[in-house]
Amino acid sequence: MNLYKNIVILTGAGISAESGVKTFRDNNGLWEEHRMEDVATPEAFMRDPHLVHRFYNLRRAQMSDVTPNLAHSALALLEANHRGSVTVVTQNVDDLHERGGSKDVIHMHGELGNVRCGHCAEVVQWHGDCDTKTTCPTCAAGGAMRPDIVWFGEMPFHMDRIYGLLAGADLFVSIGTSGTVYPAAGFVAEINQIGRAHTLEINMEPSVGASQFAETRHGPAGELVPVFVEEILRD
Ligand code: BJW
Repeated sequence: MNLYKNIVILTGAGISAESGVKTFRDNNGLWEEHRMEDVATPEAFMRDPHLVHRFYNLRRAQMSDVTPNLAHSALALLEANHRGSVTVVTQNVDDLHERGGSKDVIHMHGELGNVRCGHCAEVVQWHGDCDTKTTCPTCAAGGAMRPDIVWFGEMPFHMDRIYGLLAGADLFVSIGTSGTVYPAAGFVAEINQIGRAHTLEINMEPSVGASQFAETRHGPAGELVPVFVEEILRD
């Protein structure tokens, strides 16, 4: 008998680090000398769309060079074998959870594999480069495509479903996130306010919000997540 019925897992860049994907706040938070805030805002896109498209084109291309790691596959194993629900709410825009086998994945900050038309708002899957000349495959408008990514100042996706899941959770696990970006950084406080879920942080180092978790485990996700999953499935 599993102790927990509804498990919600929040993931951040740290879970993909052992696959070779860079986290945000290493390298002083810089990408080619640009601050994250200078490439991941609507203002940055208006100011210099070429730079922002180049940033996301490079990251989209990198996706084919990386593969899911042991932490991704352990979460898929948990979802497949747990009697209750297991939902991954990820801040990551890569598709490593899906390629690792997870089915119920919510991308609150969007996906590298999607672009959106600023004219008709249609979201389409995208594999190659996108630039200021790209034509919308749906409405044929030229030059209005943008990465379907949630930038600073924009509303993250699927928030109603996420808050509903948090309200019903009896186990909340945060993996590989620094706890610096809201609203995700506030989920543990939200859960604590409801007061019925156990909370666990798995991260390389204590996150900014580590003291709000009932339990913390610090070290590489590729080692700690499989151990955690084995414990849950054994209970
Ligand atoms: C490992 C590991 C290994 C490494 N194993 N671990 C003042 C106060 C409060 C809020 C605000 C404020 N001013 C502005 C805001 C709001 C703002 C915000 O939070 N800003 C902060 C900087 C203060 N937030 C927003 O604007 C968001 N929208 C919003 O709030 O809308 C209003 C709203 C209100 C109420 C409800 C709902 C909405 C939008 C945020 C968009 C974030 N976008 C980005 C970039 C786009 C995606 C992309 O290009 O990829 O998303 S920023 C970047 O940070 C990215 C990430 O998803 C996000 C979080 O980063 P993450 O995943 O935590 O990565 P790191 O690098 O920070 O941490 C990695 C961790 O892993 C580290 O701790 C390592 O130690 C660890 N690690 N290796 C285990 N092997």
